[in-house]
Amino acid sequence: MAIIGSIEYFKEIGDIKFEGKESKNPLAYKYYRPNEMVLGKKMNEHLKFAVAYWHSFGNTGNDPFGVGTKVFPWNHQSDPIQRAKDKMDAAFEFISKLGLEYFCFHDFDLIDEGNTLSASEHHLQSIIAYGQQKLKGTPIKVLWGTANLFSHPRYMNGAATNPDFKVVAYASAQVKNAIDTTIALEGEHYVFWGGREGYVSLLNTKMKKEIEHLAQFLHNAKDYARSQGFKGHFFIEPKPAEPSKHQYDYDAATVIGFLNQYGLADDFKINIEVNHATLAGHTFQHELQVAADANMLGSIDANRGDYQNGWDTDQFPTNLGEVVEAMLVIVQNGGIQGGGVNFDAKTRRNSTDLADLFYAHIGGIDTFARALLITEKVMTHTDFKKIVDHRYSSFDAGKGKAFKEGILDLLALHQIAHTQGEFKPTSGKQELLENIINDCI
Ligand code: XUL
Ligand code: CO
Repeated sequence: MAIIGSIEYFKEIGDIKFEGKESKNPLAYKYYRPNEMVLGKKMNEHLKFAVAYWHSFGNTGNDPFGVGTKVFPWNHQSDPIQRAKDKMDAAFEFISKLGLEYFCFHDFDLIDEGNTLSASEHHLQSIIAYGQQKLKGTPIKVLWGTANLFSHPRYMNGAATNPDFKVVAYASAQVKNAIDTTIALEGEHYVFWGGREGYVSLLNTKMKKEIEHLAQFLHNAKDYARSQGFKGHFFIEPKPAEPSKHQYDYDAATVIGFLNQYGLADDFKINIEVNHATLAGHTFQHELQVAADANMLGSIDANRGDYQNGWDTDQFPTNLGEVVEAMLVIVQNGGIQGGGVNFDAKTRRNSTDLADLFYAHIGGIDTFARALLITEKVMTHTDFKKIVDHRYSSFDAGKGKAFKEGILDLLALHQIAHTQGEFKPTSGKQELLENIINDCI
């Protein structure tokens, strides 16, 4: 049964149920069945879906060329505290009608920022108290919280990496409050996305100093959260640019190097966002693999970009082929560590019906669920894994194994090359693997 506040915001829409792939009902799941066992785990354990508060309940469709197009009925009250409560009622109704368990938020998605730090703290206290009541007795939980350290003009030169200490101190206070809010709402994890932690021009930037400040800032945040009993992971969400020209958390490999260099690797993992991966010139799968190989694949922000343009369009994920390749990486690497699949995606500016929010999430959820089922088939009913393993089998025994173990030096390898004679190159079999995947779709 849906959780409905004093007003029902999505009146026309009931609980979204699984009806199977033959169903013609656009408000039903065709593939997502939370309790279905797939590869030894329930579907909702593989895929902890989360709704993003900012896009779903805050983004009215404005862009650099025009004001918002969407009228949200939870936005009508002038009192910011009442408006925040209405928004939370709408969020809980929406999440529960979708049958999901998680949401993610920035501090000032939950409630407007105040005119002063104290006013902001008062706002947060009010919505925490309301949120604690709402969470009680529901299956709904917070996947992760974060602080918006990029919208306010004070952050135009960055937050943790701002050249002015006063801003760094203010950002620290904001992160302390956002951590407190996450803990009070029993959030599982905490995210850092550094939209303005980078530079606009290198001419006025001391990069080394800024990156060292970022590391110190993250140490402080982590130490504070741990001192308050927070047991979750901290995630860094890489993105190469936008809004900064260059962002320090460029991609997964850059972030892994940074975390290792500054002693943060034990507490931090990575939140991979699809459209950030493609902006960095990588595929989503590539970024997942890099994070997984470092044992740092913590969470996912699910969306997709547009192949014809170079900005963050944050569309809902519907490209089945791309998501299957991603699920193959995730499943073969033992899953996502602790986090989930947060729909950091927005409906288009001209998708102005409240029902569009449902269609968007249902589509994204079913795309991931279907990709998981296809992955199961690829892994259990085909030679996919065998073919890839065979490609590396020369290292499983004999001289290949000895090389891997460091037993053969360069002279020994020189000798082997002389004595092994002519050999036939081994096919990579890419087309066969692509066909195997398509056969399972
Ligand atoms: C921006 C982005 C953010 C983070 C959280 O591109 O992805 O919404 O996910 O700050
Ligand atoms: Co994101």
